[in-house]
Amino acid sequence: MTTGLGAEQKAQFERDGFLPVRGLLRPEEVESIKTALAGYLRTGLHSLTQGQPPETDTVQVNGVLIQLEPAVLSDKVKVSEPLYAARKIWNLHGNDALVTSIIRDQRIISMATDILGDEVWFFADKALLKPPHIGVEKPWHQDIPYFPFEPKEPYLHVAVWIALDEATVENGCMQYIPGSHRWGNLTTSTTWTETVSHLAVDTDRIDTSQAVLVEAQPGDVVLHDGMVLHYSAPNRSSKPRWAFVLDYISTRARFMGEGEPPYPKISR
Ligand SMILES: O=C(O)CCC(=O)C(=O)O
Repeated sequence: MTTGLGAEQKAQFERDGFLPVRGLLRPEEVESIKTALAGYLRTGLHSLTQGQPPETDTVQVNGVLIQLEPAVLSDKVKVSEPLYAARKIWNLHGNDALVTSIIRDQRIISMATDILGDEVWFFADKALLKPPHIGVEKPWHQDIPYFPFEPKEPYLHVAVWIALDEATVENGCMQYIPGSHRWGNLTTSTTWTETVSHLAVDTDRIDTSQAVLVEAQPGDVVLHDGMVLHYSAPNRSSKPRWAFVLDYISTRARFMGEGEPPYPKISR
């Protein structure tokens, strides 16, 4: 399937700033991403199996970076299973062959380019893991304020959020405020969840009761705009919630760094 979005899906994305696309990846594709991620966790967090948490917040395995959950880093909670100790794994592009190929998968690129135009930069990958009981929240935020691109406007960035596990209300599925991608840049502060810093919006200025909670099955995808307000709750359940997120930026955006943007360009 390389067809991209239908007219109704495109209209829904433009109206809401997010769009669930069900069953995009096959079960075996989901499993192979999980196997690759598990390999980095088993290598990078091996010391946990001997009762020793790593001393630093972030561990590196062949260029791939792993960030611990704050409760594991502080030793507040003893976790001996490397698969359930990390918050985030990133920088897989160029370091992991399987993930590098998924980033260029035409099923994904055709959807991203339907929104962003025919040419995009691949900006970043990140697996967000929310382990059982200790996975922290991701506060309400917009994505583009994190990125070195201007203007901070809709339809210049799309995140492709891929469920690797079932994501539910209990384990921290994604939440979005429909239409908020057209409300401008609401990013006002930096906030902290223990040792993890976030750019955040002033929640007094938004009505979070309007949030739509998007539960998902493994292989489902949710596309979201870089300006839409979104959030995910702490994982209070006994089930992990692994997701894998790919960020694409339209080449219509202005890069604010030095020289040419150091990101691969991908065409439809
Ligand atoms: O997966 C999550 O919990 C948060 C994802 C997110 O906020 C993002 O991709 O910008």
